[in-house]
Amino acid sequence: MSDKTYAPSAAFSVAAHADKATYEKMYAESIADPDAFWGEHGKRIDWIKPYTEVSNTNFELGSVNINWYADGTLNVAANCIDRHLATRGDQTAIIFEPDSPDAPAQHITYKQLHENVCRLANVFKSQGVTKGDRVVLYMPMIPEAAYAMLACARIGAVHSIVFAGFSPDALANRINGSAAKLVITADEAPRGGRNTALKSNADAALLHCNDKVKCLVVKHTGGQTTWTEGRDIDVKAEMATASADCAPEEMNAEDPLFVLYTSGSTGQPKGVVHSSGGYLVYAAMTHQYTFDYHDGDVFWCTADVGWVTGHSYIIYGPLANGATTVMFEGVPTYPDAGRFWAICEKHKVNQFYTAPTAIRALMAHGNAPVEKYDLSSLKLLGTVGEPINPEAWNWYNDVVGKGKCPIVDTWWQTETGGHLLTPLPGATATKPGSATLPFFGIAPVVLDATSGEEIHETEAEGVLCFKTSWPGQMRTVFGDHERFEKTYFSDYKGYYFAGDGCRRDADGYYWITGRVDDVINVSGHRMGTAEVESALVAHAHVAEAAVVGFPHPIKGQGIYAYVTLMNGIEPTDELRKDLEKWVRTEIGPIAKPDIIQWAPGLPKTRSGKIMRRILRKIAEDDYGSLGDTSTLADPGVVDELISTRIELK
Ligand code: 6R9
Repeated sequence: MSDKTYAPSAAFSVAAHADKATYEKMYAESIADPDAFWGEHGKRIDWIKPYTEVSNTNFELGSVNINWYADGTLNVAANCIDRHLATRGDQTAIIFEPDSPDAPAQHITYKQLHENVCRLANVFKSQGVTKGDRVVLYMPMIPEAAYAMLACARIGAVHSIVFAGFSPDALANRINGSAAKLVITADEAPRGGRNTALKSNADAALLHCNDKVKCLVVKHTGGQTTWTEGRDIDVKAEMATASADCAPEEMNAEDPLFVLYTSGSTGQPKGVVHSSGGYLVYAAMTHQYTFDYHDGDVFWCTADVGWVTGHSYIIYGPLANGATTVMFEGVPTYPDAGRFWAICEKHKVNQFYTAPTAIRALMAHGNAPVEKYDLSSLKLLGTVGEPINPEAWNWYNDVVGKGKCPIVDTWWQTETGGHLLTPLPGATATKPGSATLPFFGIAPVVLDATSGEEIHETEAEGVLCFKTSWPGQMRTVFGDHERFEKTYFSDYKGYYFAGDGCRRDADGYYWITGRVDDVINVSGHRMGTAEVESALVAHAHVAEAAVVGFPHPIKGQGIYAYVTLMNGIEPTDELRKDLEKWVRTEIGPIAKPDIIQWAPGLPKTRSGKIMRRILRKIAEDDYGSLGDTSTLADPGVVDELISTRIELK
């Protein structure tokens, strides 16, 4: 890991919402008196009935309870739309960029957003959806997905989005798991020039659901779809005749806004439940401060609304702040590896937020696709989802940001609702690979993994936990509060346990070392798989790498590395030796991989997370128990890796 620091420029700091002194002052206040701090910042959104109580939270196993603004009432959709109408009704709320670069972009103003959301809310109501009911979204990245989320919020229904890449089985489980009344989908989802038959998937899923579940269909591509009379409803046709008026429902701050199942990289998915009031305050505040969002800026988060990042930073955070937010239907490499940058140029994007996996994929195509475009509108770059290796960080910084855009490496989770560890771009000197410091009101601690004792020294290594609550924290696991307590509060009593390992350096900066189950122990030395991966990826010929532990007769665990080479590089024994040597010199002999297997592709979830559980099983020669592979983006990758697996000599 690199320890080079990049301080914000004086010009950026002066214009930013928070410079270093402001961050330090506000942070100290937020920790000294959280209720005073969040009582004040809760006012950033509009309340129907103002709260008199700020927090009421308890992390003790057996009585875990998280409440914020509990006696306040509000409507989330009114906060994201109605309250902006007087001042910015004609401002673009959403820029929709279709999959095909030849199709026209759509600019949807706050007024138009209001009208569409009200119409769809009335369609939901006419189908019998009422306050507290669940609605499942299985949608492409199109404006109707945003309308559907906000229409639910408007009438007090709870949305549960299932990423459009998931299979019919997964969809059926989610519909049944939340006893949803209705699913909304589209005929087809175009991505990368290919259409996925979403409605056919929904048909297959609905075979396993209650007959009463209605299916609302957005005719998006006009592609052929079968139609079940009485169950299927043409949304656009219904919206055209529905009333454009729909009064927002008065909701309690603690009423659930949405359920979102966490990605399938560990065990059975859990339905993470988020609140209305606290969640919105936290999403909006992090969006403003982390990205230093100012009125008039164009903000683009490349995530899909099927993931929490899309919820908080495409829809709720930006719209609560009256922002212009970009929604992109396609993929980074279609029609070519310059698409992201073409869109940044076209819509004059000011803040750009993506994932390290996308950065590495684009990096493998070289600098030319970036340099073709005018990226002078960019003011800030962000990353999320996994530790970013310094090599990718530097490329992002130099080639995309031209050395003038601060990079915010944001650490958070579906469970946290918004950023917990992140630089504030006008305040924090960044270090490539570090998520740096806590956001306001966040109290991270590093615990010794075995003893569970808090490590008070500044320099520390252990598991990442949080001592106190914040407004955006998940409230429960849908239908299973006991599982909520057991998953997050039982390993380390009295703390929220995030499941990640971390190191805190002498400056108090946090470095995420990956999920705790990804930490391997080689001859008694604990090592983050991310660290070895980062070293491998720093080699000029390596595009991507995944490292897992495997049982080793002498060392306890050995290091098994799966390596994807850059386009056009031949895998040779010489290169293998070169990589071993490379890692030895980058980190030390202890980190030298015992096995390097060439991997044309890595098994990933559809959100782009490497499925290490599967890689561990392959490394352990234990294919019989590969577990659930239904969330893999490309199951063929696994067979390929099994057939080319390497034995320890
Ligand atoms: C937002 C999101 C959460 C897990 C988390 C951690 C990893 C996310 C990270 C990061 C290092 C970052 N993670 N951001 N690791 N640096 N900046 O990704 O939510 O899908 O629930 O994943 O992702 O391991 O625990 P989610």
